[in-house]
Amino acid sequence: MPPSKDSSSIQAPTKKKRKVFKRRVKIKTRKRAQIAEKKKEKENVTPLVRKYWLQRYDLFSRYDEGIKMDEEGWFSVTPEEIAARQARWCAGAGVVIDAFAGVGGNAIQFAQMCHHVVAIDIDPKKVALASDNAKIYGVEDYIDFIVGDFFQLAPFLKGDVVFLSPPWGGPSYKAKESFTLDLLKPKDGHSLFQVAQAITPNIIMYLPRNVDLLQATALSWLSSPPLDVEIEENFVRGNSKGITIYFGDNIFP
Ligand code: MGP
Ligand code: SAH
Repeated sequence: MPPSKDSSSIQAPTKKKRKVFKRRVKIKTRKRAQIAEKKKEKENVTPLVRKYWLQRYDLFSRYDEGIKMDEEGWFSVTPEEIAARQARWCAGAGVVIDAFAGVGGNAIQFAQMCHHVVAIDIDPKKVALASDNAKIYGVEDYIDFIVGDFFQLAPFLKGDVVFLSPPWGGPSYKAKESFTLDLLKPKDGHSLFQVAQAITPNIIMYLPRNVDLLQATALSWLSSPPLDVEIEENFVRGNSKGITIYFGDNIFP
C-alpha cells in the first residue's frame, strides 16, 4: 500500500507567494536578456550579422577563448573548416601572402600549415583584430601583419602562394544570379589576378558560390601556357558557402 500523504506537511503556496515568485522569474529573465544583449553589443553583433554570430563556432572553433570581430569581419571571415582545407593545399609552402586578411580566418590556418604568412589588410582595425586572434591560436610568430593596400604593396612582395579573398560587396552579393568578376572590390577580379600573378603563378581565390565559373576559370589563360586550375565548392554542415579556385604551375601530379 502506498504511504498516505500527510496533508498537513504539504502546504500550497499562497497567492502572494506565487506572485512574488513570478515577479522574481520575470526580473531574472529580463536581466539575462539584458546581459546577452550587452555581450552581443560588445562582440559587434549588429542585426546585420546576427546570423553569422549564430555560426560563430563554425567560423572559429576557439571563439570562446576571446576571438574578436567587427561587423565586416563577421560576414566575411572564411569558416575555419574551409580555411583549413585551403591551407592544406599549400602545406609546406614557404611564404603565403594573404592579400585581404580581414580578422585572420585564413592567415591563422595558413600559419599552421606553411612556413610563413604575410597578412595584409587596408584597415588597421582588422589587422589589430587578426593579430589578437592569431595569438589565441598560438601562431602569431609565423605571421607578419601589414596595414596597407595590396595593390600598392604587391610590386614589393615575394611569396610562393597568393591567397585572394577580397570584399564581395557585402552579404547582398547573393542577389545576383551570376556574380561576375567586375563586382569584386576594390578592383575587378581580372586586375586583381594580374597583380597577384606578377608575384607567383600559385594563386588561390575564394569567391561567391554564385560566381560566373567560366569567367573565373578563364583567368588561367592570362598565363602562357595557361595555368592548371582546380575548382572546389565549399560546404559547412551541408550548406554551400563559397567556391575556391586553385591556380598554379603543374599543380596536378
Ligand atoms: P553568406 O552567404 O553571407 O552567409 O556568406 P550564409 O550563412 O551562407 O548565408 P545564407 O543566408 O546565404 O545561408 C557565406 C560565406 O561567404 C561567409 O561565411 C564568408 O566566408 C564568405 N563571404 C561572404 N561575404 C559577404 C564575403 C566577402 O565580402 N568577402 C569574402 N572574402 N568572403 C565573404
Ligand atoms: N579572409 C578574411 C576575410 C577577408 S574580407 C578572413 O578570413 O578573415 C576582405 C578584407 O579585405 C577586408 O577586411 C577589407 O578591409 C580588406 N581590403 C579591402 N581593400 C583592400 C586592399 N586594397 N588591400 C588590402 N586589404 C583590403
